[in-house]
Amino acid sequence: MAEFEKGVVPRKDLNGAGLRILIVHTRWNLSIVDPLVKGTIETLRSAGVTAENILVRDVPGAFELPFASQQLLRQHPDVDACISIGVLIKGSTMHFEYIADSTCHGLMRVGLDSGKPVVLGVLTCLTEDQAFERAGIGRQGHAGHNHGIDWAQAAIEMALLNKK
Ligand code: RBF
Repeated sequence: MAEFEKGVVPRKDLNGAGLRILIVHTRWNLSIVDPLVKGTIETLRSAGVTAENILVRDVPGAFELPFASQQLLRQHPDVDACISIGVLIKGSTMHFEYIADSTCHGLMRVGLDSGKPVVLGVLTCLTEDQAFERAGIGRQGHAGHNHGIDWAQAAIEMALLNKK
């Protein structure tokens, strides 16, 4: 039996040439958000999205992502897909649960309401180590996997689907 491989199987030969992609990222937990944004941009570029066609904007925290994504999509009607990136790490209060829930619901709503694909680039981690590993910069010999790669591929795939 084939070995189970966790995660998404990307479509082969994704071609992002001509696509315009918006990245909105938080400044909360920036040392983890930064490599995620870098991984996203590198993957977009290697799939043919030009540097001029990648628009990057930032917001304070994850809770701001839905509103900012909505407004930036409205301000830039030529954008084909939005990738909203943030990192939530569970603390000792209920903030994590409320922000995670409303951010994810909000981003889904922005996509459905705008008719433009919005990719959920929000990590909701129980520990800092989980967050580092999901940004590909894990500690103690576990580099992990940069989820920005998957988000870039999802954005291109959904943008192309939306153009059909
Ligand atoms: N924003 C994040 O992007 N990630 C977090 O882990 C995070 N944790 C927060 C914890 C607390 C206790 C508070 C008050 C805010 C946190 N925020 C976090 C910021 C939040 O998303 C938002 O920017 C602010 O609440 C302002 O609306």
